[in-house]
Amino acid sequence: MSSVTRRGLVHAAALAPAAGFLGAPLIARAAEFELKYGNNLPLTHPLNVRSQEAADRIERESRGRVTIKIFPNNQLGGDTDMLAQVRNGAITFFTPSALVIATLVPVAAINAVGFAFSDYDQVWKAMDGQVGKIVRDAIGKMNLFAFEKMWDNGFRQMTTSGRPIQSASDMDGLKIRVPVSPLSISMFKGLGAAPASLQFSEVYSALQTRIVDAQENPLPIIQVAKLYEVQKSCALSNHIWDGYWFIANGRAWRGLPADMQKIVSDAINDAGIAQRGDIKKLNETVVDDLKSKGLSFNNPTPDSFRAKLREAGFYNEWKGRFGAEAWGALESAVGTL
Ligand code: X2X
Repeated sequence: MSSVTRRGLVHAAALAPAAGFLGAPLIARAAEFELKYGNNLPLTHPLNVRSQEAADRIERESRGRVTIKIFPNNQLGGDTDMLAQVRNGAITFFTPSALVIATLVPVAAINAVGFAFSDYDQVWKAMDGQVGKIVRDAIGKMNLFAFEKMWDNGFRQMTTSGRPIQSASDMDGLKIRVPVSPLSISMFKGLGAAPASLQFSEVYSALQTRIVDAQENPLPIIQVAKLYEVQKSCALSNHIWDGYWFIANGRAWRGLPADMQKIVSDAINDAGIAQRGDIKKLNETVVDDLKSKGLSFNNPTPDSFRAKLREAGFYNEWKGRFGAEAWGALESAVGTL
């Protein structure tokens, strides 16, 4: 069916009741709160699967008063566009990675300090505890609302189209794509690489056309965005732990009655916890799956990377930028950095 025909049909269907055709009443009444949510990930990522579950639950529990329409996969533009849209109210919800919202709320990048977290116990202790609270409060000051439970992106790993990264010296001059994130640029420069900030919507084609030779992302993203098609090897570096903040436009959020706010936040926070479980499960199988798709893996030790970052003054610089309170909260979850 051509798109013209399809649009014609939809148009006719929409006009019929409005014109009083057969005198039938409108079948579905518009919801009182029709909210939009945009994100940067393919539909198959657990973030989208669980968001859709939350949206269904919210529609059910609110008896149709609140509906959430999801626009996945950068349909509404890249991260920078969606961040502008959630600020001006064009969309109500957005899930920026901590790296991305840090362009607006600098302290939000605190969880992405290189090699800070060694495991998920430390991650959730920090993000469900004091570190997360400091970041949510800072997000709140920008007329945005951050839901309590952060969603998991994962530990970021480095992939290249050329030879594997075995130690920090392999980073020299490497053209690597990083998110639009000051901390990522600083970290990869500190490691001696030549980082370039690109929106996620452009990563696949930038790798395919060799604008960059490398990128870094958690394995589930490498899987769902099919980055293995345009990369050869993956170093399991675990260099950054990254998560998504589920945020809402402040005015739209305050415009919801308290009982609706509770329905929405319960559903979204529960979905976030379930999504963390999905990523944990995926992590058990994703390496084998990516191997079967042709990606090769190696396990560099973090020592040479950490030493190079220390030498470059990376930790001192970011300790100063984040400030004593946030840095102290991070260290109380992970130990002295
Ligand atoms: O852009 C990326 O690399 C991604 C998908 O991990 C983020 O959202 C930061």
